[in-house]
Order: sequence, then structure tokens, then C-alpha cells
Amino acid sequence: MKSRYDFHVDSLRYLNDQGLPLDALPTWAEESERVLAAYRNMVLTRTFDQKAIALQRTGQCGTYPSVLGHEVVGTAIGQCMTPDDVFVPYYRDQAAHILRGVKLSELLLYWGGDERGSAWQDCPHDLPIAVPIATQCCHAVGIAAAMRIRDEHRAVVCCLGDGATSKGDFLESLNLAGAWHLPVVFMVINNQWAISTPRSLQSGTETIAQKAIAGGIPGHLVDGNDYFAVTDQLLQALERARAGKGASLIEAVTYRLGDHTTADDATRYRSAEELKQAWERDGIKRLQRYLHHRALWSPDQEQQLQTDCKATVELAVADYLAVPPAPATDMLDYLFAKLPKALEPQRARLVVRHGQEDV
Ligand SMILES: Cc1ncc(C[n+]2csc(CCOP(=O)(O)OP(=O)(O)O)c2C)c(N)n1
Ligand SMILES: [Mg+2]
Repeated sequence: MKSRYDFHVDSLRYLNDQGLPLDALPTWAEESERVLAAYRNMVLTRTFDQKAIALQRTGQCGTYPSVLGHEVVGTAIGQCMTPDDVFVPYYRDQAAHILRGVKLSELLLYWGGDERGSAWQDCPHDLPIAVPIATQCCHAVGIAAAMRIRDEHRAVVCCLGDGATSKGDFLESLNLAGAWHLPVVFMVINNQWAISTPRSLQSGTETIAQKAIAGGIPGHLVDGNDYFAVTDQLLQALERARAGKGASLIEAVTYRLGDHTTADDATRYRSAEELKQAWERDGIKRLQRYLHHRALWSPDQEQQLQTDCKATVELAVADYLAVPPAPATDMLDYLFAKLPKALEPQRARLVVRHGQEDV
């Protein structure tokens, strides 16, 4: 019997767990300012994350999905994309949002239950956070199709989780991206869990990257805790997309170090030992060790960074808490072009109860 088609999935890793290069690093890694900026963004993201959880625990924020463990991937995305590209996020992309220009106070506003937080002031063409799983993949290919039709040299980065790759929205989008050679990069963040469903039960495929093969696009596996690997693979995928050569899928293998959201308790379904091992592969620690090896970082700089990040986050919290609540009538006014008659009494009651002007 003849083999008709062989496929392969490549995999990329540059740093070992101790932050030492396993091989020669890509040339762009010589730009130490870029690498330092990445590290600072990861620490800022983690500081923000801790504060957001604390706000939820004290009744000052709604249900919040921790980004703990995803900081490397998000930072690489934020650095590799150009302002003209379009970011199509899911709900655990805080690190990328920050570099795209989203304000921390906007993120808090959104997770505080106020939709006005989604109107990113400084990056209006990035999409809002998608909480419904995988639906953003359809939006991403739609935007990428528009770019292709207009012959623009831009690209879309669409983020999703390992669990999202089991959904039809993702598989249909992948198919279209391949069939139409669309300028989109699917960044699958495989954090080993989809709430309480482990990766081993999520899919029969050995890798998620190989799902790309069915769509006729390349699939790459990267160590999602390795800043150099994620960045290098993404730079190549974006170059390919902008050059009109089509879509790619990158599976970034990492670990969700926190609970699924503040409404979850992961100790009920995963072992302390598994979590401990995952912490040993933490990407922030790994990059910090690399910076120390290269004599680019010192304990004093670390302390200063921690202080600066805390101050930045506190300012954002103050901005967030100072936003007056949206009028309760907004939930009706923005849902209907013309309010149905049956809801008019409800709207009138809201006006009375909240003392708002009927506009
Ligand atoms: C359409 C839809 N179905 C179910 C849910 C409930 N839900 C929220 S998160 C989640 C798991 C997603 O896991 P994964 O894609 O791996 O992303 P992660 O949360 O691990 O980052 C599910 C099923 C949802 N938000 N939307
Ligand atoms: Mg997951």
C-alpha cells in the first residue's frame, strides 16, 4: 500500500525550565529591550490578575477568569501584532489586551459587569471579549475574509482554549480559513483543562495542532511557557498571513495555574502534585532566570518593577471604582431599536426605582 499523504506537526522550544537556551536563539532575541518589555508586561499582568481576584472576593468585581499561567502567550501576541492587525480574543487574554492598548480600568469595568468596558478607547478595531466558547472563531474568519477581499496586508489573531477546539464553530472556521487562504492565526492556548474536563478527555487527537491538517493549514506546537518559542512561531505565522499565504494554527502548551474563574474551586478535580509540577514550568520565572543569566536583570530591578506594577494597578482600580454605574434602563434601551409595548411598564418602574430621567 502506498502512503498518499504524510503530515507532521513541528514543535518549538528554546529555553529549558531553568531559563537556559537549548539551542541558538532567534536573531530578534538579541533586542534586549523587547525581551525586558515582555517580562515587565508579564509581571504587570500577574499583578493585575491578583488584584482583580481580590476585588471579586470583596464584592467589587463580578466573576473573573484568572490569566495565571497564560501571561507568556498573551505577551507574545501583544508584541508580535501590529496596530493594523485585528485581535479576536476570548476571556483569558489580559496580557495581550494590555499591550494592544486596552486600559486595565476597562478590563475591570467589563468584568465588573459593565459593558461599557468593552469599548476599548485606544484599540477600537480589536474585538470585545468572547465568553461563548469558540464563537469568536467565526468572527475572526469573517474579518480575515474582508481583509483578503480588500487586498489588505493585515492579519487576525484569534485566541481560543483547548476545550474550544471541540466545537463546530472552530472546526468550520478552520475549514474556511484553509479553503479561502485567509490571513488568520488561530492561537490555541492548551492549558490542560476546560473547567473540570482534562485535556485527556477533550479530544482523541495526540496534539491539538494536528487538527489544522484537516483544514489544509499548517499546525505548530510550541511550549507556551517559552517566550522565545511562542514569539518566533507567531512572527512566522503572521508574516505568512500578511503575505497572502494563508492561515496557521499554533498550539501553545501551558497550564491554567488558577481556578477556572472565581466561581470555581479546582482543588475538587485536580491534584496538588499536578499543580506543583506545573508551577515548576512557570513561564515568567523561566524568563526571569534567562534575564539573570544574561545579566539583564537584578533583584533591585525586580523590586522596583513589583512596586511600579502595584502602583499602576492601584491607579486603574481607582479609575474603575470612580465610574458611575450605567443607568439601569440601558439594559432595555440597548437591546431593542424600539422598545416593545409590553416592556414599557418595566422601563417606567426602573426609572422610578433608580431615580433616572426618562430620556
Ligand atoms: C457555548 C458555550 N458553552 C459552554 C460554555 C461554558 N464554559 C465556559 S468556559 C468553558 C471551558 C472552556 O475551556 P477552554 O476552551 O479550554 O478554555 P479555558 O477556560 O481553559 O481557557 C465552558 C465549557 C460557554 N461559555 N459557552
Ligand atoms: Mg483550557
